Amino acid sequence: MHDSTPKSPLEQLRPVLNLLADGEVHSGESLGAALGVSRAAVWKQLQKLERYGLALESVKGRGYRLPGGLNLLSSEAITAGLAPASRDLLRQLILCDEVDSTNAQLLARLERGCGHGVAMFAERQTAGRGRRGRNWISPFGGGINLSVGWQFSGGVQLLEGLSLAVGVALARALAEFEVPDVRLKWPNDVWCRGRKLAGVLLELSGDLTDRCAVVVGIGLNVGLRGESPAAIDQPWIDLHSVRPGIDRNRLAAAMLNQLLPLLQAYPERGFGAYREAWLALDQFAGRPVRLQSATREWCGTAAGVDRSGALILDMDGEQRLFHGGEVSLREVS
Ligand code: BT5
Repeated sequence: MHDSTPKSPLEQLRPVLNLLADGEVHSGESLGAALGVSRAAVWKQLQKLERYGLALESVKGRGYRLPGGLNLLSSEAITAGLAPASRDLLRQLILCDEVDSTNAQLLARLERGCGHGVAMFAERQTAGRGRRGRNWISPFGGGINLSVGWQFSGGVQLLEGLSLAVGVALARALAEFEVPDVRLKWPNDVWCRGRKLAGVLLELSGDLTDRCAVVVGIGLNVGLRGESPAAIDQPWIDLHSVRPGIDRNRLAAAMLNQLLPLLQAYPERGFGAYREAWLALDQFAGRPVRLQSATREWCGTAAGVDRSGALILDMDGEQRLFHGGEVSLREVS
């Protein structure tokens, strides 16, 4: 269902986007007729699309087309792809054209006590966030921006290693579409061919010693276009360049089919159930790396993760553990 809260100027463009999504040529006249507006009004709307990185091609004498079309998210199509177990676990599916951040939206819902089992997707985020104040670039229709809210009791220590387990879940969803060369980078990235394909951001709310809630936020690049990807300050990749043609709705459903059962069982199963799978996908296993905190850095060899998901760094035979959140990992070239 479409939620009524987050309204944006982009939503006013939805009807014209729906028409152009097929990637075919549409004349200004036919667009005007279908939308019930004048050709001049159509022209204005088309100009506005450019602001969202949706560059139109004008085909002389025939009209306009959106090269490549758009594979827009649809709640019907996502729901149709859900396994029965996921349908039971999913309380609400929310699709937005544009929000600040799906994580921010879901945290606010959890604080009002109504975010459990809610999955929110956004076609575009204006303030998509990563860890420690970093940005997540999410241009319209370019990827999957998903947050899932989950409440649980027993304290936050039950969620140890969760961001790594979510990485395994994403790798499993991508394997259904035969995406090649998927690897995991501690603590929260999915990489492909040595570049960042997806990131995971967990945010917590509530009483961290008892009843609390987590928002699992995932940003995954499907096909980034427009100018905004130029703002990504590290090597990135999208599915389009490694496995074109993946249907975003099927992928979104596959992600939920992995994530919802994971969240339900995680307090009992813990990271132990995912560790072997994580190690098998470790991008940096046995490689020289540098770990950086705000004030220090450590160099050594990445030696996998322990049962809690802490990174093991081998520094000349001395093993040291690092927990997520405090440090960033870089390869030493
Ligand atoms: C992450 O943080 O990788 C977590 C990203 C989580 C984004 C999702 S989208 C849905 C939900 N709602 C939100 O507001 N957030 C979540 P971190 O490890 O801090 O990485 C951030 C860094 O990744 C940035 O500083 C850039 O270098 C890079 N980056 C930004 N956008 C990117 C993109 N689209 N693709 C690849 N790398 C990107």
